[in-house]
Amino acid sequence: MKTALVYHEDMTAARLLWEDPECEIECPERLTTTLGRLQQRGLQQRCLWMAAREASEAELGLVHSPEYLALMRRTQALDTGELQALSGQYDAVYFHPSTFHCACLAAGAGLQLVDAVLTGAVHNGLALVRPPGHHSQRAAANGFCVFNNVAIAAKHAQQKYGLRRILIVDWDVHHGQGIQYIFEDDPSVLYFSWHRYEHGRFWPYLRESDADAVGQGRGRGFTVNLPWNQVGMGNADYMAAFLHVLLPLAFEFDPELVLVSAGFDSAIGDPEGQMLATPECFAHLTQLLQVLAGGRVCAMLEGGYHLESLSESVCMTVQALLGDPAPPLSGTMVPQRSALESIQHVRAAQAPYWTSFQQQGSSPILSSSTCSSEGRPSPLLPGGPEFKAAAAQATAALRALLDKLYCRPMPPVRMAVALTELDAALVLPPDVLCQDGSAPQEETQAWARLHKALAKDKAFTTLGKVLYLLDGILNEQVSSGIAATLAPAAAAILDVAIRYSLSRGAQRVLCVAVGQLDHPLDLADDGRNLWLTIRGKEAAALSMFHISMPLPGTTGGFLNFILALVLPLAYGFQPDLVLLALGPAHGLQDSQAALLAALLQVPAGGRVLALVDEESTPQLAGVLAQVLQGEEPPNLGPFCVASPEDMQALMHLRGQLESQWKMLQVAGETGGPGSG
Ligand code: Q9C
Ligand code: ZN
Repeated sequence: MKTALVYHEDMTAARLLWEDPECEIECPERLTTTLGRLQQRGLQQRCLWMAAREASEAELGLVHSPEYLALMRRTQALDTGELQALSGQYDAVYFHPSTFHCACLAAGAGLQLVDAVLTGAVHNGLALVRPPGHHSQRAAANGFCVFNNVAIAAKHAQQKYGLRRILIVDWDVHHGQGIQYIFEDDPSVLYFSWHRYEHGRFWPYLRESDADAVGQGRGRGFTVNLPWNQVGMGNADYMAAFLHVLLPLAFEFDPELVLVSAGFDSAIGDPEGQMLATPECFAHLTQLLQVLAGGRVCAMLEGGYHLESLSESVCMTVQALLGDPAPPLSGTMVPQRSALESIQHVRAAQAPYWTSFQQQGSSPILSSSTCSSEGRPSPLLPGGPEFKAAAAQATAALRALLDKLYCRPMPPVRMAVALTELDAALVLPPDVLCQDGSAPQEETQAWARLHKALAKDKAFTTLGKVLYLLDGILNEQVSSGIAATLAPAAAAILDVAIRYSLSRGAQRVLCVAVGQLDHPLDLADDGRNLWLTIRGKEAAALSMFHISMPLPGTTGGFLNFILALVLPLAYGFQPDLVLLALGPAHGLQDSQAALLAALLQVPAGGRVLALVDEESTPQLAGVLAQVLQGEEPPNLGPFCVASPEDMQALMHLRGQLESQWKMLQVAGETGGPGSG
């Protein structure tokens, strides 16, 4: 089994024994509701179930002081009055006689998960735990956190497995200052956190939560803070943060393991976060992380206090870990100005340490951020009537959204192949469906009339197979597919594939053509097809929907193009289907092609049809089959800085397109010549 789910019922024992409005949200129902929903959706059954064990004294000692551990152990014997008094010594913490046992299980669950992933028993997993961990410090409980579960897991991975690069992604809405303090001078742990900050006016009110806190000593550049200065951040803002901040750094860092401080108080409806990201956003975040570290992703629950939002978001995360395609993101993909300001600031603060941010220059624009919030939601006072109304509204909105999400069935087949010459030599993953099917003869004939090149025997046969595959994808029988095309007819087949898809109900088709494949001359520029050519040295936007970019010469250049251009365009366009065509002399390495296919699946809900040239190697088809099947792409190899020419082309295209495709923005609008 691919995905571990680590849990223990005992972790539901701790609860608040006195009146405290600040702490009451951290309740046992957070776990029981979430687990119930995982069962209801059939997700728990698909995971490898692991019963959490307690972390040992020595394991807790990887992070915490002996005195603190002794004190926490003694809480087991305290009466309610004493527990309340001790709780008062810390900020936003409550103790229960079972807290120590729960906290040992929470830390132990993280250790088991890391062991399961690093021994290869599973690919990835989620530890469903409480109390949470990321606020906890060497000798202090804080913000409902007793032991720092994720930090302990990271130290364990370093010590027991000798890992030298661990990425921690903290998508909880609060700053995990505990993790930051523990690793601030350690360059082997890259800590990324986004958090509600409001210019320092949100808990925990720390100066060091701002973007200019980058780490200490040798650890400078390995703490990355992205403070949100307004509430109401949504899917577009979170995606922009991943595409323009986290992922460029993560690829440059090249982690061996990804730990996620998976708090869902950053999701819609949460009383703490007051953000707007919908549950499927977490499937997207998870899938994007899975292209790192060979897919070794360990998520551990942190916050999340709106039970409905929490449990749906956890389901989405688990589904993504299991390899299911993500539902399309809801809402318009336009990041907010305040989010772009934050993104720009963190990129500027990190530029001295990461080449990915140096080359793109510091964008002009954006006066230092003011506290104005024209037209933006303002935070609600906790406990007030508006606050309760907002939570109820979120619940209703969630229901409607979920009804839509789940009425779309998951295709029974993850991937199908229609190959010709390649099949024999190809090593395909076991449960791949090899299609013999073909579209009906007359139908194929009708479409073949569009191009002379399609009349010939072999091209005609291929066209029939491609149409059949497309039909399977558009009818939601199959998620993704691979077909082999032969050189003289490839462009014609691609042209027909676009027209066929649009005639069969696809609203928007994204076509990524790599190598010698020309844009069909009379293809309508009506916004239903977005065409990207990747080839040679071309960098030109002929229209908003017809863009050529050069084939980058280095891994760094390649990553920049994918993260800064291809994915933002794909997220802005929101395609129903992606056609990824690798024409003759496409020039991509197998690992690059695999990464491209893996990443394009995320915005496309898994619906990618790869058309590979018949002359391609069986290795290429094999690796594409793997990622389209939901497996992790291979490593790109050593990171190599992008060439100045590639960066210039990227900046040029962004300058031309960012006023129309807002997901390209890494700062407020430039409004310079060429835009608009
Ligand atoms: N309304 C976690 O999410 N209260 N801890 C802040 C601001 C403390 C959150 C008060 C929140 C602690 C793991
Ligand atoms: Zn939180």
